[in-house]
Amino acid sequence: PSNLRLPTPGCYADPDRSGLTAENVFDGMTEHLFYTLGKLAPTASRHDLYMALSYAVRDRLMTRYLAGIEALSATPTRVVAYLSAEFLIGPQLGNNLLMLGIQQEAAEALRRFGINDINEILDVEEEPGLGNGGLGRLAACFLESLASLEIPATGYGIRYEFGIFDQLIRDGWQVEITDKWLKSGWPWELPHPDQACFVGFGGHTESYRDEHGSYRVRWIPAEHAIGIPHDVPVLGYRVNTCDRLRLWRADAAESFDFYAFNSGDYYGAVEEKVGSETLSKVLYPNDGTDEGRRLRLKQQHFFVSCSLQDMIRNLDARGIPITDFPDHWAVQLNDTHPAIAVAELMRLLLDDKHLDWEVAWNITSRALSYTNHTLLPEALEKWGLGLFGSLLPRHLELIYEINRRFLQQVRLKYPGNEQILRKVSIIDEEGDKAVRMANLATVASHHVNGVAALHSELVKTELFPEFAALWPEKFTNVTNGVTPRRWVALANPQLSALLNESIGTGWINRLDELRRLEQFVDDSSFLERWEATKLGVKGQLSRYIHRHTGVLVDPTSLFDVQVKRIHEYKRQHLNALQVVAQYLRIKNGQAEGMAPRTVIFGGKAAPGYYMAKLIIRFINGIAETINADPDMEGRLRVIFLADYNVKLGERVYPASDLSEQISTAGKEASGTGNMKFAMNGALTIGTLDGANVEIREQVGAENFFLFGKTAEEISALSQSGYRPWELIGGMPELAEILRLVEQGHFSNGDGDLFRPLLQNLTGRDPFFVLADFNDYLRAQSEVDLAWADRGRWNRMSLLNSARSGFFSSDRSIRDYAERIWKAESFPVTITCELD
Ligand code: B1H
Repeated sequence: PSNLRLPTPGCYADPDRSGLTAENVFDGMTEHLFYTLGKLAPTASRHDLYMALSYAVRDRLMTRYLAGIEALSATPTRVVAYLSAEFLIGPQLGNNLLMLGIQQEAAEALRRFGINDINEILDVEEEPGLGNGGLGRLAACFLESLASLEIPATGYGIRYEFGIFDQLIRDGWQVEITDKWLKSGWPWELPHPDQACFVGFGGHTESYRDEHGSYRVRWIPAEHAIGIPHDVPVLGYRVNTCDRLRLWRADAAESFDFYAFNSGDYYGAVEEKVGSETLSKVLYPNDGTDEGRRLRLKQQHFFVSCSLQDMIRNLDARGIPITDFPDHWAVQLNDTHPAIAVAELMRLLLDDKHLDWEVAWNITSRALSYTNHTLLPEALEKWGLGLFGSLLPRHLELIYEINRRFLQQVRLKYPGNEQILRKVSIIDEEGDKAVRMANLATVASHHVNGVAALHSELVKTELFPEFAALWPEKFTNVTNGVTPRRWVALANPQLSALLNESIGTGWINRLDELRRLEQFVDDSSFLERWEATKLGVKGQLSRYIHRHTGVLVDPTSLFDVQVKRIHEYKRQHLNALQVVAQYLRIKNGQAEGMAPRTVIFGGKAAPGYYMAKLIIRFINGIAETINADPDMEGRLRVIFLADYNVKLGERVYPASDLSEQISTAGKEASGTGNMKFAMNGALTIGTLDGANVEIREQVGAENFFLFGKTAEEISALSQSGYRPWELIGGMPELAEILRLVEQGHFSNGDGDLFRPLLQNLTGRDPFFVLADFNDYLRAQSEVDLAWADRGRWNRMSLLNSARSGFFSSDRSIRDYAERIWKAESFPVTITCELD
């Protein structure tokens, strides 16, 4: 877009703050340096320049943001409310420059401040780590695609004061540091204290008769918190739609002064203030293991209640009857973390709006839909009745009533079948009684989806077979996707330039156009450019690795990469054992045909997950031994990149040759890193798990290194009794590897260090590492073979990119919008004349 022209009557913004030329950006920066930051250009630090540029860019988003709000209030249309405890949005400045189309202009403006490399300024930005991993990053990609497809949407979440911890590596171990991402100020949020919401906790309920003599209930909470919305504008790619991420910060409900003045209880007042502020203090860093902590349930109820009140208030303000709620809001539950929405929406409709049960239930179940992200039993949220009832007594009553009515329905269909009732009940009656959040979400939602074809099938057949029999049409699949703007256009400018020159720029918002690359599949000079582009990016990552680890790696070696949270089911230890196999082969003079490799790991372990932390230590032990061994020179390097996050991901995906997607089949719901690798031309070595299945279908089996047991085989093996220790006798190479580890070869002679890991593998081996080991080695030899023929490798790499269009989050969002949300695009035109 060229310069925006803005209207005088009903003006959205100052025309001076909307221009997109380098001159305009420079002027904006100058003004913000002076007036917002109180600095003169000659004394401005890099951080000042980052802030000034960010404010200047934010001004340009506001024009579109406010125009969209204006347009929406005039024309009722359905808005998507994406409820998620996590939004891993990543750095904002570079992305917003890309969305606005002013990367060059910003670089030029910075040159006038003496900054010749814009990356120096972009690198200043602290990463807002408001998520654990894939689930939170998915929410961020989805918001971006919603905006790019011009679909009105609000993401609702929590403004954690401390996001996911920063990871240091000390003596090979992970050390966690609190993430003080707000310490220097974050220019992308706009607080709106005027739109604060009250949320109750604890207390009791009372019944009474209302003015019509109807029986009603009211909840008298024992304490309150206030939620203050902080809005982050989310601009679409080269469109005017600017959606909103609304993050709630918890504040004290009773003002400190009020209590202090009235009761003289100074310390009590301070305590209450501190107590409610801790609600949004910190993100739980568990990624999949449900800890069942009281504060976590408080966080969930806090942000869900604020969000639903906000939606209702919006309808009230526009004079829209509450019964029309589902026509105006499509509420998506990102896993069960916001599933308390079922009870909270019912409570608001019954107790505040005085609707009848049937009407309230009809509204609730037409508004809500639920995405399941995991089958792992330890991740399925359950709340003990004691804890739940003491924190949310009214919600527990409502859940009992929802369950009573639901089970009534089930009894009609399956008379006398007590077993089915036990399995579908929202209340788990076995052992310690608990509320099952997935059952609650499933009963109340009009659609329940999994996140990849295989996973959605397993949701129906393994997790919820009884629900699927009751409501077959409720269950569906929407395969995940990732945004090609951040993950290719922004992260990989070198590849983007090659794409733009060869197939045009259409791929950026129509990723299927990457197919046009196939015309070059036999064009050796193009393939050479393809390879040279990758090599250039690998050179940049090599310099980063050298800066951060001191290890020199060869950019021409095969970059073999596994970056993701550390989990046993993701099997980083399988990869580590494979690295030792490579090491031994080289040591034993069997290196012929092996590709020189740089094996790169990255990822955080949950702070309380002992085995995951030991796996990090294991990788670092192996790295230390291998990188110090002269025999490995030019053949093998092992790197653990500390503090893997979005920012680092942007460096890593573009520089990868081989993508390790080696989870135990049936355990990884989808994976999304796998898609980012493929788009950037990496080949996958992987199991038939999650979205790997669809990646292989899309790119072609001949361009994918498949290994391992299928989900069905794993489940059969587990049924028939899996005895890993019996396998070792027939696996000499593995036996040798385990012996070395046991002897302390990777731990300075300390034979005890990795014993728990060895015992895990040779004892229960819960994730079938040994069962898949030999086939994994075989597939790795296939990798070596393909690498040896560079023409072939480049062709395979190009075809991976060319056929990755399906994995754009634009496709995922179209799918949700058409089949689940019934939400349409709503282009915003900014009709403006200046004069
Ligand atoms: C995924 C989670 C998750 N599934 C609990 N489940 C959490 C569960 O902090 N917690 O309590 C945090 C995260 N995350 C991931 O979702 C899947 O493992 C991936 O396979 C999938 O790609 C991703 C997005 O769908």
